[in-house]
Amino acid sequence: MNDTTFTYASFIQQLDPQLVQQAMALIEPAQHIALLAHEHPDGDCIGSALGFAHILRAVGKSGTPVCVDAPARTLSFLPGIETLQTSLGDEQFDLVIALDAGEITRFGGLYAQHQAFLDRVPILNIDHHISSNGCGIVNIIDPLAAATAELVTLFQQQAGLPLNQDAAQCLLTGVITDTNSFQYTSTTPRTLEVGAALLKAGGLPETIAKSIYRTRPLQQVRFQAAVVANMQTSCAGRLVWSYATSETLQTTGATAEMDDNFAGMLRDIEGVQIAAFFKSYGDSDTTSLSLRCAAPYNAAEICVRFGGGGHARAAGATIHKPYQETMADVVAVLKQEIANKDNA
Ligand SMILES: [Mn+2]
Repeated sequence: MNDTTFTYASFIQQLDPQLVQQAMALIEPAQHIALLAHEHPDGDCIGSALGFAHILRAVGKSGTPVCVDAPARTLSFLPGIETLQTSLGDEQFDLVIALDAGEITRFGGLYAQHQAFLDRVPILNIDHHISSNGCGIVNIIDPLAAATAELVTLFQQQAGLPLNQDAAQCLLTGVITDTNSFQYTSTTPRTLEVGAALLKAGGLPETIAKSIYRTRPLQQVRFQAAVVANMQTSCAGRLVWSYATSETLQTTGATAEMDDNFAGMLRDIEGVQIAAFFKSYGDSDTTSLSLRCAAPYNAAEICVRFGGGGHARAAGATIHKPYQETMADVVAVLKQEIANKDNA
């Protein structure tokens, strides 16, 4: 313990103390620890891996964050991002901490490259997905946590590990990105208590929000404008759809990953109950559909009919047809869906 440790004895729901003890029994004897973030990384898995690495370094261990894919440019402000590796190198680790996914295959190419090693090394798994089975010999899995970074912070607090400013900044980024700035219903009083602990340790929400939410490239804004221009509505504004193609990228100068939740943007238009966004980049015979539905419409049910899936409110599908044809097929189904419910 040092003076940067803050202990919140009042945390509403503590982690199971026995699990914390079992996890510490893995960490204490380990010297070289790899911290895995899942493939197609987000702010939570990267923030958790970097944050945990800072915590371990503060107690004299070597913590190596690893992710097979490069994180978004918006995360480049994170302290320690330059220490992120894309492979497990020579596999000289005596413990692996797998973060924000409960299946080892979710770490993507890392598992393919280092399968024998990952099958034998002790793994501590920390995750908050309801579907997680746990891929460790110790699994701290709590679907009530809004972010894996919330669980890492709770673990740090309960284990009495130090929390310096760099660790706090990384973990706060995980919590902020997974809750969309504490807006999602996954946010609990405990999430805010964790946020308080992270701010107390020096986390700077302004720096995080500026980098993640308020630094949009001009091309991305032009891309969004093109998607708005391509928008069509039907059913008195209850149904809305739009699309983007390789040509849209070309004319706006944008790149595919600048597609920043366009389906959600369409859904947020007043009166919209079903929003569909179609995109076809590269292969013009393949179109991806992102669907957002308000009750009583079920996005997953609709997407399953097109070979996709997801959740009731948000789902998707990949359809092997050009975008005009896909859009005509899907929009016809969506109009029928609204007509059926109206007549029910
Ligand atoms: Mn997460």
